[in-house]
Amino acid sequence: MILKDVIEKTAHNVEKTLDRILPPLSKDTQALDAPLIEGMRYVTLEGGKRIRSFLTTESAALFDVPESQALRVAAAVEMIHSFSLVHDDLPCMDNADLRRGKPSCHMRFGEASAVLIGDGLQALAFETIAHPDTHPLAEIRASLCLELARSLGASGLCAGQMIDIAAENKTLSMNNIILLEHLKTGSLFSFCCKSGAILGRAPEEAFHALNKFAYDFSVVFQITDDLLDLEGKTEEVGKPTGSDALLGKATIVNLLGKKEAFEHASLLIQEAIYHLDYFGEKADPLKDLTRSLLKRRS
Ligand code: GRG
Repeated sequence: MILKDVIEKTAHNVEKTLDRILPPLSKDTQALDAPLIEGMRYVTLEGGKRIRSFLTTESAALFDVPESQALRVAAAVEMIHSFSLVHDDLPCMDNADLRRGKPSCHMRFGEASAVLIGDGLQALAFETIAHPDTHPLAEIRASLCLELARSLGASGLCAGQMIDIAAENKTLSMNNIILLEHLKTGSLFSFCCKSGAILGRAPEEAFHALNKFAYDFSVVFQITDDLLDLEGKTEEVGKPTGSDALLGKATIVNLLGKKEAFEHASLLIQEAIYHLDYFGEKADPLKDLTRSLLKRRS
C-alpha cells in the first residue's frame, strides 16, 4: 500500500475509535453541558493529519500488537494533541482564530468552554489508556499512563510551552531552540513511538532505537512546520501563517536560514531512517513517512 493510503486508513480507524469513545452528543441541545461534549467532538473528530496516530499504530505494528489496542492509545494521543491545540490557540497563548481550516475552539465555543473542553479531553485520554480494553495487564496500562504523563508535564509539553512563551522576542541558541521544540512537540511524538514498544513488551534496544528515531523525526517535523509558517498559505495550512515572525518566536529556520535548515533536515531524515533499520522491513511505513516530511503542504 502507498503511504497516503496507509495514513488515510489509520486516520479513518482512529476517527472511528474516537467516535466510539467520546461522549455522544446529547439529544437535548439545550442541555447545559452540551457545549462541552460538542466541543470535545468538534476539536478531535474533524481534520488533522493524524501523524501521531500513524506513529503510534506503526510502532505498535513493529511488535505485532493487536490493532485495537494501538488504536485506543492513538485515540488518547489525538485527544491530548487536540487539547494542546485548543489551549495553544487561546487569546492568552498564541491567540489564533483558525485551526484545521475552521474557527478555533474558543472562537466557536467561547474561552471558558475552550478551557473546559481541553481539560475534558485530557481526562478522557487517561481514562481511555487506563481502561482494560487497552491492554489486559494493569502494569502495561500503568506504564503507558506514566510515560504519557511524563511527556506532558514539567519535562514535556507544558515546559516547552512555558519556554516558548517566555522566549518571545528573545534570541535563543540552536541548542535552546531544539530543547524547546523537543519539549513542546517532540515529547508527544516520542510517547507515540514508545507506546508501541510498551504495548509490545519490546526489548531495551527497541526502545532505544525508537527513541533516537523520534528525536530526529521531531526536529525534521519542526523544521517543516517553521517552513510552512514562513511560506505556506493559510488556506492550505489551515491555520494562520506568519505567526512565528509576528510573535517574535525563535525557530530553527529563523536561526539557520531556509537553505541551511532544509539541508539539516535532509541529514536528520537519513539519520532517523538509519535508527529504523533495526526493525527491518516492518519499519518501511515509518521510513516512508519520514521521507515525506519535507514535501508536506499542511
Ligand atoms: C497538553 C498537558 C498539555 C498542556 C498544554 C498549550 C500547551 C500546553 C502546549 C502547546 C503544545 C503545542 C500546541 C505544540 C505544537 C505542536 C504542533 C507542531 C502542532 C501541529 O501539529 P500537526 O501539524 O497538527 O500534526 P494537525 O492539525 O495535523 O493534527
